[in-house]
Amino acid sequence: QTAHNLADYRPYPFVLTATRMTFDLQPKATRVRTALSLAPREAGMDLVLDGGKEVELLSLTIDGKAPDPAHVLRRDETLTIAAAALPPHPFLLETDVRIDPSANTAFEGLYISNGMFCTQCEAEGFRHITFYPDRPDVMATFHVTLDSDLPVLLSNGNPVGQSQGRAEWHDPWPKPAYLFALVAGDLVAVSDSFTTRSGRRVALNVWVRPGDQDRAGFAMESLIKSMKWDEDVYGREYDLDVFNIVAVDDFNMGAMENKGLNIFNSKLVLASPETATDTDYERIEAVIAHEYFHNWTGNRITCRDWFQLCLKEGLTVFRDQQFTSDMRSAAVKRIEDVQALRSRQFREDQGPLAHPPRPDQYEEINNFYTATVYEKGAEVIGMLKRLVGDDGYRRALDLYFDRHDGDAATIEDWLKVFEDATGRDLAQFKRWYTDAGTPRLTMAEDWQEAEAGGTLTLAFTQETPPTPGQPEKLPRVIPIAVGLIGPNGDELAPTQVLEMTGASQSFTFDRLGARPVVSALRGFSAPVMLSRQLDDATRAFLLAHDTDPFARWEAGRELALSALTAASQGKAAGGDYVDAIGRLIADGTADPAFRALCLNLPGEEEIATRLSSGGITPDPDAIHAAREALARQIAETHLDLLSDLYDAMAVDGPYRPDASDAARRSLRNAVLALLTRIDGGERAEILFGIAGNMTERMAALTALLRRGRGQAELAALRDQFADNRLVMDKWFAVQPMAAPPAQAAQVARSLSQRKDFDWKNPNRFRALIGGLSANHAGFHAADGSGYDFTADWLLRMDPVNPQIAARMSTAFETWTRYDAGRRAKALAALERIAAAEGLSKNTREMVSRMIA
Ligand code: BAL
Ligand code: ZN
Repeated sequence: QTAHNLADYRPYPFVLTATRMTFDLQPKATRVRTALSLAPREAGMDLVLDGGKEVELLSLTIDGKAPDPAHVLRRDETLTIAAAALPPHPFLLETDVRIDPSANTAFEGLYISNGMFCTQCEAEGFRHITFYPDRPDVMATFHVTLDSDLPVLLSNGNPVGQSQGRAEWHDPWPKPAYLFALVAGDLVAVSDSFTTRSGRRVALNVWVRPGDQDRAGFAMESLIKSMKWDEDVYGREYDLDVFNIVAVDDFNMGAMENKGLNIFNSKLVLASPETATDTDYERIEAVIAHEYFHNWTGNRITCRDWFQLCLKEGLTVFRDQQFTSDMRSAAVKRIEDVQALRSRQFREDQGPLAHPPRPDQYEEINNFYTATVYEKGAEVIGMLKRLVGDDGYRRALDLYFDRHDGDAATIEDWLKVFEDATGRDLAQFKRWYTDAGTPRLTMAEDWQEAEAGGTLTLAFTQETPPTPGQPEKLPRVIPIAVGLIGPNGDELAPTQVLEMTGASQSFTFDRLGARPVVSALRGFSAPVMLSRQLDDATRAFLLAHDTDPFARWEAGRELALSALTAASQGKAAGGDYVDAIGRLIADGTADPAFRALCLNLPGEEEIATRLSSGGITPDPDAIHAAREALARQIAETHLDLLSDLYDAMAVDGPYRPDASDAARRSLRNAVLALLTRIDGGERAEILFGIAGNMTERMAALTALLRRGRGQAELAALRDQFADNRLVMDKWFAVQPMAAPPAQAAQVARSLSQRKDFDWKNPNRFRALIGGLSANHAGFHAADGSGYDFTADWLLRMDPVNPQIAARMSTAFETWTRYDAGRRAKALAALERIAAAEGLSKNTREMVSRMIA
């Protein structure tokens, strides 16, 4: 294996200014003619181009002449032209190659999805199309000609010529190859336009298959909102005459920000009330925004190398989170983001796959599109903003866009604009980018009474456990947002940000009338695990009185986790939480979405993470039983309140995906999940039968499946939607996910034998394999059935689509935290994968890190 090291970075020895390409698009034998305008930066350098082994070189010329074949060396992944064959001045390198898109099942480079040509080039897909310096710091203008009989022919930039069977596109903005895209297919557009604030009229199209137009309107609305928001909030305007989005069924990622031609997984474009849930709608809005925002943070300013991936991804996630907060409820969005961070990134940070937001080594970059790079990358920016303030952040971002427009930049460049714009020294802060692991923050309180008023001292210590390759950790800068609440529930001191820089540090508050209750880490001001001695009564007090919505929710969460971790270890618990949740249910003034978030119990995975970070081996069956028992206890204790709330939260009128209706449905569905535990499924069956929207039908179906019911509903859904891939993905996912744990692997196995388990489609594969791993006690079944089933399918997928196999292998990333019996079975499954002949480098890297 060859590791890539950040320290080895060297600029490319040639300057590439312009790329011209002509594609003759044929399913089995596409011809690609490429002309590169190159100039040497220094004398005597060989020209090394990337090119996958399936790219067949038909001809190569330099300034129109074929070089001596002795000067051209083809290796598996490269094509080298010796310095002796290159002129010392600018020259034109032309290649003619043949590729077979129909054989491309890995969906990297140019491939065919249901008859449509489509590309995915990030991170290193372009080298499967032609020979090229496929690295993000080599940027060129592109002029692309597409020849095909297919009616719609798209590429990046602006259209500059269209005739029968041919389309020409020119992209004037120099870009790296990973932002190249083309699409050719039988597509129809939902069209609109947007006029930028400086008056450029931009044609907008969302391209879908004929028949899907009525499900593309929400994506278009989201795009228009995103364009306006980026102008209003960041002062960023769009810079081409056209912006195209294309929905494609076979796609490894969620979506891709190719310049002017975003390509989307169809599940993140197509939505109708009957087929998509509220969560789908929110996600579509966020991902459309995310890809659009990349036009500045990623495209106009790209990354120098792939180690800097979080430069564009962390920032763009941060921006899409801000957008959703502005479009919907900021409080709810923050809680949702923290939940996602904890369930995916904290989990990653605690296990063998832990890495810093900016790693300094990788073997396969596709394995680093992770929660750490994306979500923790966004958290780090949130901390920076908290430390420098809103004005400082705006000045730094303006400077970033001014200084680096057109650049391939680094994390150092990014931090430097903050230093220059605000005068801060960020040397210590940089550890957030270079160090892996989640700091453990401990807070202790000391209260001293005095005549002039009491003094409260908050003493913090921080420690980050070792992570692979990083045994020692130095203290980080941690912004800790704190507020003080008086005994009567009034806020005594509004939120202030304490800046911790040492391994231990104290902060005092004096002249306080009475001992306050401390509301700590408000807004989740830093991605740390906070531990503090707090009794359940004080947590219940914070749940009732905290003015910071995140801290309020967190108090309830801690109450629930304390009950659940105790119960899963056979200790009695739960009373305080059940009482507190009763008060919250009855509080008609609280936002329904907030109440829903509080009513949804922590997931089994989260309970396991909590136990294991406290040094306790989690027992998946005991956790499942404890969670079920607590849910049942809540339902029984508050039956009347919950029944009334269920009725009160019914939404009248036609379905609307907005935040306020979605909030009512989310609360109602949370209540339904509790009531279904004791009402025999009556409400869920009725709701499934009468609901006109997928949000309520999926909630009802999930609640029924968890009780071992729901077979008639499953059949009804399949009969109605057998031809709708996205609904059938849900159908495949929900069954193993909601199955009673002892049956989960068997449910998944029998579904995998169905003819419509079209496993080469990434969404379908993720639905079934990911559905099982989302069932914590089912995946970790003591008999190893979950591990075996998953390993079988990873092995089957690996030769077909290594990227998907490697990503899904993260189901195993927590295996070391379980008991010896489970560990032995998980290790056997991982070793079976590792031993497979011809295993891809993607999956090999993942598995070897997990069993290292
Ligand atoms: N750049 C890959 C897809 C995304 O993060 O937008
Ligand atoms: Zn992105």
